[in-house]
Amino acid sequence: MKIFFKWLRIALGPFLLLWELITRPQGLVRTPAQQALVDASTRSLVLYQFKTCPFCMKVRQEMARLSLTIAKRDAQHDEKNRSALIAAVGKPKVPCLQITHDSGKVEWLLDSKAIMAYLQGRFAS
Ligand SMILES: N[C@@H](CCC(=O)N[C@@H](CS)C(=O)NCC(=O)O)C(=O)O
Repeated sequence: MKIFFKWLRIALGPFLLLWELITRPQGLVRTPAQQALVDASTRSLVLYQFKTCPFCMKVRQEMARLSLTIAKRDAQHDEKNRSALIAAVGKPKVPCLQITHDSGKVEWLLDSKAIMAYLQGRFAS
């Protein structure tokens, strides 16, 4: 399975990226004040990702749909990011959302479905 997705990423990467661009959903429209609040909240989030990972793409599309600006870190080619991810969750698995709570506690959320559910729960309404 791991090899399959690696192959998929390499062979279909450019097509997947084009598909992502073409199918990018319309973003949720908020008032400027609401959007500013959302932008302030998403500053505490970071998405660790591979650019051509289909699961990361699903999360990025959801971010676009919810009009979320979330910092993205390449955990595929950037050794520093990759090491940080492995240190936190034990493997270089993506997508992974790093959530820094107001208390300073840092949570790492793995799995595209769990990440999308978290984003929807926090920002969909
Ligand atoms: N069920 C997971 C699958 C994620 C997944 O398989 N990601 C691949 C990249 S496409 C990965 O992290 N591969 C590296 C590894 O497993 O070590 C999800 O929905 O997030």
